[in-house]
This record gives sequence, C-alpha cells and structure tokens, in this order.
Amino acid sequence: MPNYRTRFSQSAGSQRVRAKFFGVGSAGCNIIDGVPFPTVVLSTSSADLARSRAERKVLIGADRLLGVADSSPDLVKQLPSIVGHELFDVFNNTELAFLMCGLGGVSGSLGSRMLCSIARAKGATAIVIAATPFSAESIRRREAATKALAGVLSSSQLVIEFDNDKLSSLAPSLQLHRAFDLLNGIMMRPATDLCAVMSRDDVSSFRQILGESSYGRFGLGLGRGDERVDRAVAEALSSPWFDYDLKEVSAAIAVYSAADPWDKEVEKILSLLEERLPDIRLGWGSYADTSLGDRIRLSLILCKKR
Ligand SMILES: Nc1nc2c(ncn2[C@@H]2O[C@H](COP(=O)(O)OP(=O)(O)O)[C@@H](O)[C@H]2O)c(=O)[nH]1
Ligand SMILES: [Mg+2]
Repeated sequence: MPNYRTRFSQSAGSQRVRAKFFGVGSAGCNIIDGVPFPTVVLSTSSADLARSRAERKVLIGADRLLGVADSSPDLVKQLPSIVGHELFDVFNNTELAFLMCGLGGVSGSLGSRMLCSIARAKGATAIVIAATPFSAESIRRREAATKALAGVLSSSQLVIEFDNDKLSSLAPSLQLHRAFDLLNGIMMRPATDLCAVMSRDDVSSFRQILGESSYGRFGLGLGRGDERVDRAVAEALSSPWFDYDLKEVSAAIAVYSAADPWDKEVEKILSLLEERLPDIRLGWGSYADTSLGDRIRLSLILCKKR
C-alpha cells in the first residue's frame, strides 16, 4: 500500500470544526478544567461536579449508568427517555466530541461509553482520550479498565490511551498530583491541535484516514535550533506511549505548529515520518502558535487496529 497524505486545512474560506469537550468522572473533570472550549462534565459524584468550572454539569446515578452501558441499537432508541433529552441536546451543533476520562472506575468507564452511543446517534464523531490505571492500582480496577477500553473502542471513532504507568518516565520525581497535572495537560494537546487545524469539511477525511484503525497513542515533540525538525520528530517518535512495534501503525495524524509555520519544515517532517512509518495513511495540518517562540511542536497520533 503506498503512503497517502491528506491535509487538514482550516483556511480562511472554511469553517472551523465545532468541538465540544466532555469531562467524564473524576479524572475527566480534572483534565478539561479551564479549557477554552465548550465544556460539559458528567459524573456519578457530586463532588466532581462541585469542583468543576464546566458550563454544563450532569449528575447521573451509578445504577442508571450500569443500565445503559450496553450500547445495543434498541437501547440507544430508549436512551432519551432513560437519561433525558438534555444529554442528547448537548451534542447539537457539534462535529467532534472529545470524551476525556480515566478508565477503571465507574463514571469514566460507563459514562464515556454511553456518551459515545449518544454522539453516534446525533451524528457527532466521538474521540475518547483516556488514562488507564497504574500497575500499582488494584487488579480489579485494571481489569475494569481493559473491559471499558474494549467498550469505547467499539463505540467511538478513535480512542487515545494514556497509560498512567508511563508517567514515571516523563516525570520520575514528581508527586502524584503534580504528575497528574502534567499528564492532564499532555492529554489535552492532541485535542487542542486537532481543533486548531480541522475545518467542518475535514471530518469525513479524518474518519477515512482512521478507518478501522481506532486505537491511538500519542507522542509530543518539541525542537529548537538548527536541527529543530529532526529533534521534534525524534522526540515525538520516542514517546513512552509508542512502546509497541511501529510496523503495526496504519494511520497517523500529525500537527505541526510554530510561531511562523514554514512549508519546507512541514515537508521535512512528513518525509521523516513516512521513512519511519512506511505504508500509513497520514493526515496532517499546521497552524501558527506565537507562544512557541523559536521552537516548533509536533503532535503525533499513531493509530492501529486493536
Ligand atoms: N491522568 C489522570 N488520571 C487520573 C486522574 N485521576 C484519576 N486518574 C486515573 O483514572 C482512573 C479512574 O479514576 P476516576 O476518574 O476517579 O474514576 P471515576 O471517577 O469513577 O470515573 C484511576 O484508576 C486513575 O488511574 C487525573 O487527574 N489524571
Ligand atoms: Mg471518581
């Protein structure tokens, strides 16, 4: 299969993709707190909602969530009467729904699955960005996370998994809450960058690029100086979450940003990626971010079948 490239182009004439951010459960509420997008939080815990600054807050009973976790078509038809029309209406005027959560508990695991079903019924593309438990957490929690991951994989377009265990390689000496803050920022990056480059018209090509390759991992690369392109690509590819054989990768989404993005740099990034990842479908975009100063940034989502 030859490589193919598709460019996302949020140009002057096209309309910015309409995205909404859902924080589901305790981890999800933390991750989206304060992001500059329309936000909704959903949890079985009123404490999660009380802490959150989201625009809309939905409290849902754990027993009710358990009852709707299975997303059979029949159940989806009955969902509005079970969970209320309000939860359907939040998907109005939304092409991309980012569902942020930690898997292994109750709210994030079951709530994200339910929201995927609602997104699908409303014609929105659901992208789940999920943290999975540390090895040191209970076996029961990790088994619950594995099951929940399979559930969201079958009901969303893309799931990007952030295994919490890899935090120790990113920030070996940080206290847990600081490490979570750091990770929560990284987990927002692929979502923010997709929103920065995609137009409403790009959603169908995004879905085509991914196809069945709905299991994603993320790598972030920054570079400055003469070799900033090589550095950023090397750093992104050495992400602790790319810990499997990259030959399995079938689709990739790359977003390049710089204070003053440069076509020549994009071309080099894409060629380097295609050298390392032959036979992939590659979607890419670029945008200006003046906060980067003299650095460039590469956000890389690598996807495969699961
Ligand atoms: N990255 C990240 N992971 C978290 C955070 N809080 C909890 N987790 C992880 O998410 C998993 C689910 O926990 P939690 O979100 O409390 O479950 P829920 O509230 O029942 O959905 C846990 O096993 C933790 O590994 C957070 O703030 N950031
Ligand atoms: Mg919780």
